[in-house]
Amino acid sequence: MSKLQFQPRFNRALLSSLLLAIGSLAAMSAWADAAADLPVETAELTAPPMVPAPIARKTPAKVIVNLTTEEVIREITPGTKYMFWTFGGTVPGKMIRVRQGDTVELHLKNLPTSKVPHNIDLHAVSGPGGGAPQTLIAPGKDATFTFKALNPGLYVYHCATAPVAMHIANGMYGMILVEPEAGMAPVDKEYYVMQGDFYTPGAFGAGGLQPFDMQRSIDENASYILFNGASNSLTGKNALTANVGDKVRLYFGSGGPNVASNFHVIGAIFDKVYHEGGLKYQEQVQTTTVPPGGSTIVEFVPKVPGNLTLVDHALSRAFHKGAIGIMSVSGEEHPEIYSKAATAKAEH
Ligand SMILES: [Cu+2]
Repeated sequence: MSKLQFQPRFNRALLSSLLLAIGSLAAMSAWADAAADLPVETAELTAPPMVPAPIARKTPAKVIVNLTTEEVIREITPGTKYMFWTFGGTVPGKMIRVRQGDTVELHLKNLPTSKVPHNIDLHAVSGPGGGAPQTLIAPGKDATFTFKALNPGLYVYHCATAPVAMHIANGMYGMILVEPEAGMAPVDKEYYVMQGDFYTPGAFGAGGLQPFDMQRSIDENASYILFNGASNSLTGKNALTANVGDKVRLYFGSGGPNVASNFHVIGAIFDKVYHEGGLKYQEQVQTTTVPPGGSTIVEFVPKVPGNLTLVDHALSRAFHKGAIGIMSVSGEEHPEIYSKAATAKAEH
């Protein structure tokens, strides 16, 4: 091939690469400009079981999310403590709520009291690592990254610092709800619940301050399987509440790291299950499976007063490892739907 023949081809290739580069730079800068024009707001973050208020906006915004990573000692069950690693001090981490099309500027700060580095991978992000590479920070440091919430749905976020399963097993997961552009149907009560599996050398309720047990985690032999990070997070004074006739929506996720949930509410039938946290729903469901790193949205209406019981219907987990919660329902009896008294047959 002569130089004369080769040269124009080379130039064409170079030119098209340059044009591509300029094009993608222009696209990036157009996106940055568009994001710069958006109204700016700071996200309301809520501790479980509470849920941020529905998004009233009908147009996109730039939403600032300020999250911390914190290592906190707290009871995992009465009498037994555990060093949890958390987003925002709670298990699961603070819940985030944005709208499809929003540009999210996520600020992560690893508190100076932390012993190890942390980061965040949000499943709502379209991009390698979901934010983890940009946010890997030592104790006392902070980092920021930006993403566009392209896809509506209920997404898990978690720490992705090695050993990842250990960071998750210590409680480093939470959820971000990306509302569809049209918004979500209003309901009377919304709650935020996540299941997680925990690994300690001592058996359930062994007492003292229990450390993380790496071998039990590798063996997937959980000592605790819990809703919201403690055996009593949704029982007694911490029970969820609702009234007869309320439309109830639960944002339910599984942090794992290893165990899928078989989510069931004893005494209720799910009218709708947005399985896997997506937009389509199934109707009339008793139990729904939620994989680690996955979610579901369930809706139901309590019909009579009393206690509904949230469980993982792999019931050893509910009755021996802690995966149990209560929703206390108030209101009028409806014996035509459910008669509480047993009807005794008269003896003569
Ligand atoms: Cu971490």
